Amino acid sequence: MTDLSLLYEAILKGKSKSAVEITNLALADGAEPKMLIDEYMIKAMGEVGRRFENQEIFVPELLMAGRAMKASLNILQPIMKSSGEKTSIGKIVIGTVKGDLHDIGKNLVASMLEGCGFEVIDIGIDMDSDKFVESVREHNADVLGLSALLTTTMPYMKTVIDAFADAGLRDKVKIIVGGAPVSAGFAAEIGADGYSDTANSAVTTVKELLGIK
Ligand code: B12
Repeated sequence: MTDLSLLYEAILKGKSKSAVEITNLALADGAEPKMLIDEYMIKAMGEVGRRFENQEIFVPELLMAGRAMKASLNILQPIMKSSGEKTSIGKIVIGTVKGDLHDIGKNLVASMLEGCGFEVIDIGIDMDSDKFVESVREHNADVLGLSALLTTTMPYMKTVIDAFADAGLRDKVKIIVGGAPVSAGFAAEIGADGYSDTANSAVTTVKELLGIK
């Protein structure tokens, strides 16, 4: 039997190749995909988030862990989908707002959310309000995440939120905002539903907004 703690370790250490190998071995042993995700992979990402917040690891390690998580999920999700198992606990569209090309933080937030069981549709950088509205509508997303790293692009977050009101979708989607210059006060001012300053706390915020324990 495969030692499944190795899957936890592979994700924690950001070793995509090992994560894929162990995932395949575990499946060959008859392991349930959902059990692998819940008992080992999500726990590993939780530990990654904790270490990042405590500055025990840094951005490269966080990105590598996210990649390893994604690599295993790419194997498991099609199997779960074909067996009709619920593969996600909520859908999130995320992107960096118009005029802003910074995406490292957004990618971390996306990986962490994905690692914690959400389906994440990352629409990229430099996105205008129409793209956000279109994407949330197309995917019927529960949450929209907006990222901005520049004081000059931050105000565009309000433009996006207003566009949702204009499209009659504001009460259909929770909107969270983040990025180094963004604060809880600014989030409240522009009418966002939530704000987080780290990838880990973004997961907590999203769960709270969706009433997930
Ligand atoms: C890397 C970087 C770049 C890279 C971006 C590469 C990339 N692919 O992202 C490049 C070189 C392209 C770049 C370009 C520019 N940059 Co720059 N950049 C940075 C730098 C050094 C690091 C940003 C970063 O990745 N941090 C690490 C991540 C992990 O942190 P984070 O982004 O804050 O994300 C965390 C949280 O904020 C939060 N979060 C982030 N997004 C979201 C979203 C949601 C929904 C939630 C809930 C949470 C959340 O969670 C994340 C994880 O913990 C910062 C300085 C700094 N220390 O912030 C300057 C900085 C942001 N850049 C700056 C500037 C000025 C520019 C340029 C204008 C420079 C120029 N003259 O060309 C251009 C602008 C380009 C553009 N149009 O966007 C300034 C902004 C100043 C200001 N007040 O607006 C900064 C602060 C540097 C400085 N001190 O002057 N930059």
